[in-house]
Amino acid sequence: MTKSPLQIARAAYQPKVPASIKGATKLVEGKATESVADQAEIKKLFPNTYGLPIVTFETAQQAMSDKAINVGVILSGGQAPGGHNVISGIFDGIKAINKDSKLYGFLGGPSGLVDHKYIELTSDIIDEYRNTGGFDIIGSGRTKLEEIDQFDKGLEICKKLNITAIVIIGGDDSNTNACVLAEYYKAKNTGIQVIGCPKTIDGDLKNEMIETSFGFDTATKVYSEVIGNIERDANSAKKYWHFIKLMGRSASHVTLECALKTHPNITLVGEEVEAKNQSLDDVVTYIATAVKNRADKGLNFGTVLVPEGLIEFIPAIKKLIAELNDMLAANQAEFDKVAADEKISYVVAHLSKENAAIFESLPASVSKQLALERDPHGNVQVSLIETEQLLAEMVAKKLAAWKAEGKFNGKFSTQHHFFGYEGRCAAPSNFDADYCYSLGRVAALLISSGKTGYMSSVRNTTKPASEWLAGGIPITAMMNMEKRNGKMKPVIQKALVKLDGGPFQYFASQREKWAIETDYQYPGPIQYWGPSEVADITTETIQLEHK
Ligand code: FBP
Repeated sequence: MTKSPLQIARAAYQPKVPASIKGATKLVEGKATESVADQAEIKKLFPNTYGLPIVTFETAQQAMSDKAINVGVILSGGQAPGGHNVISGIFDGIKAINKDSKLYGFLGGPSGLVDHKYIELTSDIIDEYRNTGGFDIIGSGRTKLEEIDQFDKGLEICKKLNITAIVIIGGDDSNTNACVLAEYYKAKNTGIQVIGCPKTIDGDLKNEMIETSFGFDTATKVYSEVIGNIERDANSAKKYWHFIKLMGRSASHVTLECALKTHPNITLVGEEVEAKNQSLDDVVTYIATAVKNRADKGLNFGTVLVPEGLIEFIPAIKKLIAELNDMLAANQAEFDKVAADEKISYVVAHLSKENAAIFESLPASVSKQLALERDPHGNVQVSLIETEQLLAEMVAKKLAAWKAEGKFNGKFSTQHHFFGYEGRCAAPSNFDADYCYSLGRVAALLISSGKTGYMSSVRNTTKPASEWLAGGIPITAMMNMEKRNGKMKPVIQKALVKLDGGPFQYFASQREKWAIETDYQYPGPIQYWGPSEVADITTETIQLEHK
């Protein structure tokens, strides 16, 4: 593999870790925990891993254990910058405990465990990937570990390789699966521990004890750099409104963070749209009004940030999608036989009157997408809807109507963008490089102290890395019961944007000014070297949450 000068220089970067885990460490147990909700049900489902205490690691005179351990690691779900550093942290951590420890990587995500596809990760391999973006060291996948026979298959390979601990690096669903696996292996007395690590650029795996999921910092910095560049272009050419959709399957954290960094004219937050019970027309009117207000000042340009999950937050559309999913599932065979050009009329005829009316009011491209494109589980593929284009078209239509009535005299030309994949494999920022490496080192410590069903946790992240707090949080403490595929299941609660939280409140206090003025902020590219307040600083979101 040839390397760029940046890659060569970056390979030598030594990630910073909390001072408490630099040398010998002891484990300190806190109070027993309860799940965030539905305590009785979760306790019943996790008799062996419920109610465990939060643990922290503190400096000690003597190491906890020097026993060699074989560990298996899995990358699960979408890529997020820093995954390679979690793996190098685990590797260095278990080697520091005993140089004969071994790390195996299961290939292609959770299916690697079930299908027995793995490699041993040696120091040569690890050194190639330190501080790099991507998940290509072992690959990732979206197979869900949910079935007993998958767990038993996993057990077979663990026994064969003498693996006594598995680390699952993933989002809320993958960590839920990690907890189910931990419970199963504990109940069966297999001696195999399971530890989770919080990953996702979406930023929606966080709670009081997990301050952020890794990758969110780097990805939002990459998107913000490009949004800033677009804003500067908009302010130079003064002729386009840029509609920018940002990844983040459902929560709007990515969009909100980018807004805090770049001060666009308009930012939509899905959670607010839902709370205010807004319709698609309300959202369109809101944007069109802002466009008109700027046009009245002679400013026929601007930027609009749109979260990927927006459509699903619009209450009327949420109901329509739920009915569509149920109706199409119930009539699958019949629907498949309907001729392509009659499918839309079939859908309209089979929906309730209210939802049929909403369906018919949508632009043709969207109704077609909703009716025809389904994922492997049979659900409509909302993420394929080009919301940025849809909104731009609908705003243009509204402004044309206003023009005809003499209410709008400006110009409205648009450009569309979607930023997602551009940021998921970027070289991790210093924050993500340090945070991820520390999460990996902490996972190794949790394993060596015999813990299972825990998520690796590094807190106090608004402070310099040396002051970060290292520990473990029982995964059951983050769970509640939710409906999935028609059944109530224990799952980690997804963290949506809190409308009464610091980040949203600050944004809300500024947005009127940002809408009318051209108060753009240009963050520029990620800096890997330089003053700490430029190179090491983390997201506005964490800083405002912990103010
Ligand atoms: P994870 O939740 O697995 O981290 O993935 C999140 C994400 O990056 C979303 O932002 C996006 O909607 C989705 O993955 C895209 O998935 P895919 O890579 O399968 O296209």
